[in-house]
Amino acid sequence: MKQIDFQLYLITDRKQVRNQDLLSALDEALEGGVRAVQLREKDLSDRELFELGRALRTLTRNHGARLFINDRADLAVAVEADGVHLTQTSYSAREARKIVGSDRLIGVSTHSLEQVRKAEDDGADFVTLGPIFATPSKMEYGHPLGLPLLEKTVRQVNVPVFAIGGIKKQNALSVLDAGAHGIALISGILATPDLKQAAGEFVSILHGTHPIEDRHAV
Ligand code: TZP
Repeated sequence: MKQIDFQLYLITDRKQVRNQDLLSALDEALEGGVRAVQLREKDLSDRELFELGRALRTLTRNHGARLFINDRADLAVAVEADGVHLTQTSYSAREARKIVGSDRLIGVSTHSLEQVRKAEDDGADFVTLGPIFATPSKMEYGHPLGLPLLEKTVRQVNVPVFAIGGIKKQNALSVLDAGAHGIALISGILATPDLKQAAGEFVSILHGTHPIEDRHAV
């Protein structure tokens, strides 16, 4: 199994960015220490996605960060991304591997232990599992799974698990305590007024250097 050398995984949603365009927002987040970005803009045309993906490839490369493309193994190859991030409606990781090759990483979005097991069997390099906590767009992502299910899942699999859904500074440590390899998030960084600072705070929480008054307050 490949080493997953990042713990903070930022997923894009340009509609949540305040007062600037997506690329300059991501530049700030990368400045703050984000080392993995997933391009996830489901309403863009192929051409727009390709152009944004190429620009983001340059930006992430300049920051030594990894780039993933949501759902589209073909585009991941075309923009020279580090990998593809599949959903439950994508083809399987086994099929995607034929497109992206053995060196690129494959992430899979999962919502249950069974889905994590399937992704692992299919050769995924990591998964996101969620929503762990309530998210603003509850309708889209379903009921929160909660920390006990996260803990139970990571104990039963070997694939690295990123907790996703409602991850904020106040609850980031609780998912690591439950055994998550890392955290994946959108609004906790993208919807904040100072992305560099928000990213930097998550980095120091992950490195154990951020003072948290009550680490179990979620
Ligand atoms: N998958 C499960 S929850 C979620 C996704 C993409 C949304 C995460 O957004 P936020 O703002 O970090 O809760």
